Amino acid sequence: MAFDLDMIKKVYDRYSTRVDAARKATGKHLTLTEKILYAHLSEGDADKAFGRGVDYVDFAPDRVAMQDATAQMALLQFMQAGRPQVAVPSTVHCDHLIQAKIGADVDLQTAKDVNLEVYDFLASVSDKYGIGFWKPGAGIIHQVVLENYAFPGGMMIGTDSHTPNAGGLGMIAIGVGGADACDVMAGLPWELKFPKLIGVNLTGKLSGWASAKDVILKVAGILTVKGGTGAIVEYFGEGARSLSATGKGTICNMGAEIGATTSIFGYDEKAATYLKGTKRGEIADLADAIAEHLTGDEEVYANPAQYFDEVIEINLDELEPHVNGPFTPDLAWPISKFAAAVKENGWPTKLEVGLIGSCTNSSYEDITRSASIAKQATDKHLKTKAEFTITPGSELVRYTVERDGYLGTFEEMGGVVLANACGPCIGQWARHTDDPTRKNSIITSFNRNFAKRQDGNPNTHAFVASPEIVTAFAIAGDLTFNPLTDTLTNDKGEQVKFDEPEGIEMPLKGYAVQDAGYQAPAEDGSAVSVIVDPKSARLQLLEPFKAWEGTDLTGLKLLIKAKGKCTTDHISMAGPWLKFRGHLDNISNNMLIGAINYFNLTADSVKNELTGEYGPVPATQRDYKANGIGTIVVGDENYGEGSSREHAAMEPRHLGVRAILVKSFARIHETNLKKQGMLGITFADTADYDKIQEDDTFDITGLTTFAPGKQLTVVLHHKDGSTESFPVNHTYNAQQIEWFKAGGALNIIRKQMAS
Ligand code: MIC
Ligand code: SF4
Repeated sequence: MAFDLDMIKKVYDRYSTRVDAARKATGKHLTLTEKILYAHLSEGDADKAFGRGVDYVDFAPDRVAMQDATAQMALLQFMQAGRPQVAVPSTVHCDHLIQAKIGADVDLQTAKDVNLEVYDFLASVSDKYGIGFWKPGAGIIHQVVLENYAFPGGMMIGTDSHTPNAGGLGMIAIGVGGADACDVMAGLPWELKFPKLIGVNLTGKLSGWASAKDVILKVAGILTVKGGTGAIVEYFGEGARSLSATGKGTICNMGAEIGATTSIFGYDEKAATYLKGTKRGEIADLADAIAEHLTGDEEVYANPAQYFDEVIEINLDELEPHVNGPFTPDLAWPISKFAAAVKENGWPTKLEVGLIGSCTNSSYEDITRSASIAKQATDKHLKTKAEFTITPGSELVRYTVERDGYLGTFEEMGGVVLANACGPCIGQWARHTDDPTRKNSIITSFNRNFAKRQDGNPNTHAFVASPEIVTAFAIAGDLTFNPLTDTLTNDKGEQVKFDEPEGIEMPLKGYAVQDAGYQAPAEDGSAVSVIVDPKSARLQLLEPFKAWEGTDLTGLKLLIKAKGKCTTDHISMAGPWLKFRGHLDNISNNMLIGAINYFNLTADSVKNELTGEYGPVPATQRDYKANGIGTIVVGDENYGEGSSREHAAMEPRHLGVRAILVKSFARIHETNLKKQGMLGITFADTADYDKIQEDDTFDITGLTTFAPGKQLTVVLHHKDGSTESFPVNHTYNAQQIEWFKAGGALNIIRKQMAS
């Protein structure tokens, strides 16, 4: 049995006392989010009430999940912590490093060969420290977690931003950087700012083409990529109860795209059905016994405005299917308005590829709904115009849908089944294209669509929709087609129209699998040795970062002033760079190569003040470092949006950047910077961004009296000899200031463990 029933019992045993204490401390009725958070406070904080969005609080999560691309760095750090075993149940999932090229079997075998060294490393570290290991081909972390580990009322952290997927089963699941995972695995409390609460009241019931995906596509349009920052989104209402657990998972998964800390649904009949269907009936029984604690209080849902910081209402009866994009997941178009938007904006109308699946949308229900559309292509004599791929989320789902004939249906329509892995979603896609300079369109059922994300091509316009809508578009090959209303001409010259998709929530014959791909760790791993070849290009043991020198930072040069969107994909690109995720020095050669330089509107071209020449960002930074000169990176709003990858924070730290100064940060990235001992600060007045010139020299003062809530000062020395200064904000608490001083949180843990 993969899940840990004793651990779950212990968590549930705590619930009544903790929830009662929380009621007393707050003096009011509680949302589900508050119940779970209070039930997971670290002992020291157990009966305190907290200011939402203000106080930092210590939690004790129940589990940790890591995917291969981030686990390498997380575990390299954990190896330095000096513990014999992980303190909480933890798992590693091999999903990100498999490139999609030909099809599932060949691609998986290639990945096993190409990534052998990394898989061996992850398997042996897991074995040694008591971590469950999911082999390549087992599936994508979030789907595997939902099927095996998520439980109502639990709390988990994961080194991937879509960890919130487990909210579909009522778990508070939060994406973090590897350093945070390292703390929790080392048995230390995990700190988070007590979140604000957004309530989403779902009324009505989905029908026809509308699906769970459309709920989150709509929410993304309302809240935008920043709207969920610092908040947990709690869904409730009759509409919530009508959604399948996996549909809820889709909604929570993509909550990452609005910057939410996580999203959650209460425990209900659908959750129980899914638990039973995935052979975890015992958990459902335990949950039934404390069901009142696994949902928000009735009074809360009756008067949500009194209890949430913000309330959104969505009527599922009226919800239209949506298509979001291009280039950002919050540009939301109801399907009835999409064709006009495509034409008005001059986006390429011809659809070249449709891709379904991924961690967001590859449940049995998703596959069956999409297959019901795919089948119509065959039945109605339609030729599929675009390429079409299917990425199953796990071997459990893949095996089951193959058994039930659905993969065959997709193949008949011309689809290619890819490995159970991230593949094209994260740029692990050897896309066949005759001309990469052509503006082109693709549509996916994934979650992110930032420029270059899927195929590395800036000319690709990527749109996001539900898998059934993607399937219909792939058949039509045209983005101005509306599958709800329009007809297509078939092989016989007839006009045919799609019938509404039909899906099956849970497999009628039950789920089945031959080899799920799980490997349990050694009972006693002390004899297992972990080998890292010092000559390896892909793995490198970590050297501790230097402590702060104890003075203000002076004489810094501007490395780059980034303009506009600067996501973690811009800071530390994935795709071809994923192979260096375990080698800090090598991956640092991708640092900020996607960011647009404000002064020449070009990516990866910045002025080196030492030579006056323009050059690539990483090489320029290495030159400053070699000359002992510190630098600063300046950025725009929501800097570091997207992934949890801490490489985006470690690379600048490793290469000698001293501070990141931006208009605002995305949550995970800001924490990652702090953890690595980097100074992350924000303009007190965002207009000061305009004051920064290319050849400025910077001082950051106030550091010798660095204190929570106290502004620092940035002094600009302009080339013409003039000087100006302005205040900057930071969100460091006392503990985080210690991380800064020590040169990173790990330096402190290492000391603690040694003493
Ligand atoms: C993503 O979807 O962007 C990723 C790839 O899963 C990342 C993790 C990574 O960069 O390894 C995430 O979302 O955190
Ligand atoms: Fe993998 Fe894409 Fe999901 Fe990230 S969003 S875990 S890359 S499938």
